Amino acid sequence: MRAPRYSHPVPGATICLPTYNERENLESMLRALAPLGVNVLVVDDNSPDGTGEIADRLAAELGFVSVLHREQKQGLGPAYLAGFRRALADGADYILEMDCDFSHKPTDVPRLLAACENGADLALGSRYVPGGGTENWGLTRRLISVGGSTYARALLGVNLHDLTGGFKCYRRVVLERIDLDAIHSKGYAFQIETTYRTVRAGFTVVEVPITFVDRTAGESKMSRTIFLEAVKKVPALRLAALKGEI
Ligand SMILES: Nc1nc2c(ncn2[C@@H]2O[C@H](COP(=O)(O)OP(=O)(O)OP(=O)(O)O)[C@@H](O)[C@H]2O)c(=O)[nH]1
Ligand SMILES: [Mg+2]
Repeated sequence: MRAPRYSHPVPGATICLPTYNERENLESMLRALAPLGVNVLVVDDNSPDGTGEIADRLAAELGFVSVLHREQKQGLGPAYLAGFRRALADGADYILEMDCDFSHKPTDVPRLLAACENGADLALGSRYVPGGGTENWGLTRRLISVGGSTYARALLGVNLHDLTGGFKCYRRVVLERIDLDAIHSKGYAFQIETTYRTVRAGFTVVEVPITFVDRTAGESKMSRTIFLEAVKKVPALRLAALKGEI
């Protein structure tokens, strides 16, 4: 395990941690990430529950934490794009995506980083490869998730099994190369689109098995709109690829 780094901006790994009403999870998440030696950039969309103030307090205490405050909730995609741009500007070599609800285990972060250090350009935390899975999800959530990845995999023709997951590690060159300005997806579509653009750009994508645990604190922001956005975005991405636009 790497030694913690306590000043920033620091080259190395930066986890972009988007938050919206994660008051109950943020402090324990940051403390769980502390031993990993990574930088954490909290991207808060002015959460009404005060998550942004908690983030500021913890950033003052923990040198590896910084905070990007945004004015209003605009969805996961725009929050990540803002985080990616900040992390790139700060010189990060590896940029990670991770939820702040403990669905993604902090102890899995080194495995994603190791996959990139060993040659992957993008490492996907994957529930749908041998060794991966989900815990505490009901049948409906499982069906939606497996169905979503199967649908995207079939239409896009990519040999990847978890296209909607949000636990990912990019080598910085990927985010420098793909056209971030062209990405407007907000929810699961954002995860599908970023991975598809990475594949189309010729980068190596590997899947690292993870167990995804349903959140026990705070509320899910998953919605029908987010689901439908993904359903429509997948054929649009395929079409764009056929036209040579991506
Ligand atoms: N900054 C920001 N963060 C968001 C937004 N929507 C969701 N998030 C955060 O993104 C992460 C994932 O969101 P979740 O609500 O857990 O969505 P999910 O993991 O797709 O769905 P569940 O499995 O039901 O929890 C969490 O850390 C949220 O707080 C948003 O609009 N802006
Ligand atoms: Mg979640």
